[in-house]
Amino acid sequence: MQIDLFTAAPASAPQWLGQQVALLPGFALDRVELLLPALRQIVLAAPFRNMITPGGRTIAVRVTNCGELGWISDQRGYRYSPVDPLSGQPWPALPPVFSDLAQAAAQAAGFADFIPDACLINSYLPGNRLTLHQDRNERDFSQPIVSVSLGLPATFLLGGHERADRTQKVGLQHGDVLVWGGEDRLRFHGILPLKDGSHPVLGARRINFTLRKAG
Ligand code: MD6
Ligand code: FE
Repeated sequence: MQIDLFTAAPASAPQWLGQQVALLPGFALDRVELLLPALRQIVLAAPFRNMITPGGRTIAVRVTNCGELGWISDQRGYRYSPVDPLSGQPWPALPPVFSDLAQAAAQAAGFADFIPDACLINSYLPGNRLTLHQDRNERDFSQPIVSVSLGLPATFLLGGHERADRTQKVGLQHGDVLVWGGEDRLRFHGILPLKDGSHPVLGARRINFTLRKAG
């Protein structure tokens, strides 16, 4: 079978990695052609940048945001802000193709009526990793997070509720969507160092975006 990168591939059934963690393989593939131009517009207004942890370390993964609220980190802590600190302007609006995808993916994983107001966009180069962390800057932990992977494949580590809990490795490919929430919402997770490679559409990088209800 020949696979055309720019046409819809059938998205397979959800794979349940936890009670309320679902991997939706290829769920975003038929929207990639719309997602990428929207992403390009966002990055023109709010470029990818390195943020600083409250402890003063540079975060290797470069980030930007769109939506009413954007996740930021600096000496004062991790938080959501309606304003891009680089430009002093509001973050670019959440494109409908992002929010529609998020709502459809959340629905497919059993979370009805998910309306995101924040989208954190991560850009990884080979070698970049994301150490184990919990996502706890959002106000309402009953709302799920929808995470979309594009470009180079990555290995996601899904841990438990304690940092020391054992982790399972989950391969994330271009077009995959991960949805999690409910009892699994505060599990530790991270990304192993990105392997070198070149993706036919995005080149030597991985883009991940996570849609949330932050406010
Ligand atoms: C990433 N993702 O996939 C990093 N957080 O590059 C996350 O940190 C993440 O994928 C919360 C929920 C889903 C995620
Ligand atoms: Fe996270």
